[in-house]
Amino acid sequence: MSESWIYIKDLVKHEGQKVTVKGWMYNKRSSGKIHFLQLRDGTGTVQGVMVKKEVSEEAFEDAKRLWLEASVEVEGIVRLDERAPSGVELTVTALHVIQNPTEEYPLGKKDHGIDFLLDHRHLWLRSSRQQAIMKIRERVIWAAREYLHNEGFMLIDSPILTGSIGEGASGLFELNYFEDTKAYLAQTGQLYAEAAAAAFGKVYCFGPTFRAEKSKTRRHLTEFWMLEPEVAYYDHEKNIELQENLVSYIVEQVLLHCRKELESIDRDITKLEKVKAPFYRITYDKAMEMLHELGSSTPYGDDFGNEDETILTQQFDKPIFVECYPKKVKAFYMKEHPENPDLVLCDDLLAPEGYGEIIGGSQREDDLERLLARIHEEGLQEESYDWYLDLRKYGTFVHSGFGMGIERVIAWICGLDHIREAIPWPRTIYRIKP
Ligand code: NSS
Repeated sequence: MSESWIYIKDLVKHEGQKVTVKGWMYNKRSSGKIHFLQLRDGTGTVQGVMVKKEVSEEAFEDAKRLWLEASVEVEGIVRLDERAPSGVELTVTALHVIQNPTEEYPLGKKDHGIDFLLDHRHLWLRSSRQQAIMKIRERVIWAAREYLHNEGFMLIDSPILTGSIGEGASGLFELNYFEDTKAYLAQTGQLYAEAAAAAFGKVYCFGPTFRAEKSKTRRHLTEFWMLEPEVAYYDHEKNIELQENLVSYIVEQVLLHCRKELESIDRDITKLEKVKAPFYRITYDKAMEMLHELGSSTPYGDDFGNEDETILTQQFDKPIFVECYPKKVKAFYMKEHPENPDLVLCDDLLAPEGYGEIIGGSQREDDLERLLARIHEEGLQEESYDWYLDLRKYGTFVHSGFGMGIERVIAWICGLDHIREAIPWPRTIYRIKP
């Protein structure tokens, strides 16, 4: 085994040199005298051309017997090739088989059903499409954090085990803590981010969040990652501005760094190029009016259904803010609308092309009495929120924030049919493995 090797993405810098590549063989074509070995190592792919008379008899026979996904070390000379995706080809001089599987690789070329692919997620991640999506995922997260960091936000983590219900009692994963204490898996880090905003001003938390909703839609996971900025002294207007600037930056960065990946998964890039602030803004009332004209039967006063979000967002070419929902369909912590006590100062940001909600945000109720009244109305236990109420007792402050569902953003940017491809290890009602 060679101790030094070159990553496929760097091969272009080694034209004419003899190098070693370590990786896997994801495809092979052979004629009697020549093997074309398609190699990948996570940084790229390259074709290794092995000519019978240029290698040992043993190496040529070994290559003939290779199964898909064999792990290999290939030595060869780097030749420039403009047509190749990596810009180079390897003229193979030696082959060291690390492991040749003894069985056929389950994810061969056949068209597999989605359940089969999900059962084999641990192998499916090796496919070029899944790799492209995961690289875009990484860029989305990187860009979001970069934007917030540059804007002076501080990352402050929130706990996953919590005693305070963040988003409503339905949809909670409950577990036995110690000595008969109940704990929940966090639905949101927001309440903690609010406390942190009073300490540091501009903050965000980012981590996995959990919803035990029995939603079998293409938009719901039971475990998803949420980015939650929270800003002291920001009102509803400033909150909206932050959301559109953040989302515009993320899309811009994905276009800048992941164009190849977007093309490889057939995303219509022209649609993403339109995603620039300012976004559209409509009120909940206006959205309901539009939905009724489009044939929806959801009654005024209800939250939108998945189908509503689909038909509404098909009408737009940029993300749309829907603002000021009825209080009764939203969480207890949202600030009452100053002109209409039945509404709250909130927004959902809906992605276009039928994708629907990617962000939920609001100005927070900063009045102690009104907040207490809402906690009681929702049937929540006041004792669990004593610490949260302290934020209104000791220097209450206008503040706002939002939660962006990372997988929803990725599904939209990548143009995926279903959110489960946007996360490495999807968790849904029927899936906890692998
Ligand atoms: O429930 S949210 O609308 N809002 C909150 O949790 C607030 N506490 C966030 C905050 O203000 N700090 O969820 C926010 C986003 C929502 O817009 C979706 O993008 C995503 O979280 N979300 C989900 N993604 C995937 N699967 C499920 N089940 C899911 N639920 C929400």
